[in-house]
Amino acid sequence: MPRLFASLLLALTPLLASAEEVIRVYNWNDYIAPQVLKDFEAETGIRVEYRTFSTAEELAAALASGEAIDIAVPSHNDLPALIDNGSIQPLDFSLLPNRKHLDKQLLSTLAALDPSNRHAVPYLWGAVGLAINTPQAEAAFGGPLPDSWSLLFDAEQSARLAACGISVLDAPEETLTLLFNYQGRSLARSAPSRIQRSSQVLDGLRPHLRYIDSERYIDDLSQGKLCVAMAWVGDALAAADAGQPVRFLVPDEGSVLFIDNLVIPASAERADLAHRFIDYLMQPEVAALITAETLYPSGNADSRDFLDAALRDQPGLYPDRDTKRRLHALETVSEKHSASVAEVWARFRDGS
Ligand code: SPD
Repeated sequence: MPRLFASLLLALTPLLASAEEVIRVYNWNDYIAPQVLKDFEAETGIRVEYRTFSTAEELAAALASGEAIDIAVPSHNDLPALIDNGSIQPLDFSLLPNRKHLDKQLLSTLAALDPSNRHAVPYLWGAVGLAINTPQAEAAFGGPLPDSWSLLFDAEQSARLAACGISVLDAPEETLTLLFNYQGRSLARSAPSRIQRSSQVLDGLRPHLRYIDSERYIDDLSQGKLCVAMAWVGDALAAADAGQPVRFLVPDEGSVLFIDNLVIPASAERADLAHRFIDYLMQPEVAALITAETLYPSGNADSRDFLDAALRDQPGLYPDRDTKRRLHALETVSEKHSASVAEVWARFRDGS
């Protein structure tokens, strides 16, 4: 190699090395098809640094810390605070031609929290319910189970199930909303003193729980090590997919829905690449791959055309009309209530 060319190459090497494009993605655990990340990297040459969290609390802490994150995935109920405190940035729709595939109904629900859908793209959504390993749970319970949140919130019932393993999601707002709903009340319209008093019911449940965790239960359900778990739909369906006799139940009293969204934090270093990533995920074929892997309904309406018929019609994945009537989107907890919710939860989860 001529000497001049060799020394030029040597001088350029650090520049070439630093020219690698990287995007930092922070998502819920078990919430992507790994193949999609590989395909994105192969097609674009952009390397994905991918990390996961399992609670809304972890995501809130990461966003508040200002660490560089290019894509995050908050739930709909957390959007108003993230927009108000400037933690996430407006999207450039001209870089997102695949927005046309998004579910219009989800967009209209989100517009109430994020006017004109400026900051968030619906990614995956679903119901909160109970994952029940029927043979194990009925054996422990001593007969058929009620389709009710009483399995958790009635201490006499949870005591009967304790031996076969009960778990609760580390999700304070969802759990307290469901408890208040079970009691015929509304968390959003209750006084902070009433929220404090909900500790009494949780104290009755605590000794019967194996743990409060939003990640560990996925493997445990799939290995037959839990009989009743408060669950996000896809995590419950994954256990059935793994061959366990687990069904996903939306109890008679009803439940809440979540819509998880792709957003670009204010701390993003590569908002340009973040838009490319979001647009890539919004291709219907790609969104269908993600639903097939995670077993969560997609925010992409056109992705349904790319799902296997068996999956599209899988009971529980997309709620039927009757189940939909019993579901409502989780409400945003006001600042006035959030301190009480956090206190009750710390006592329940950490005993503090
Ligand atoms: N496996 C984790 C799936 C995350 C589901 N979304 C949770 C929303 C919480 N508000």
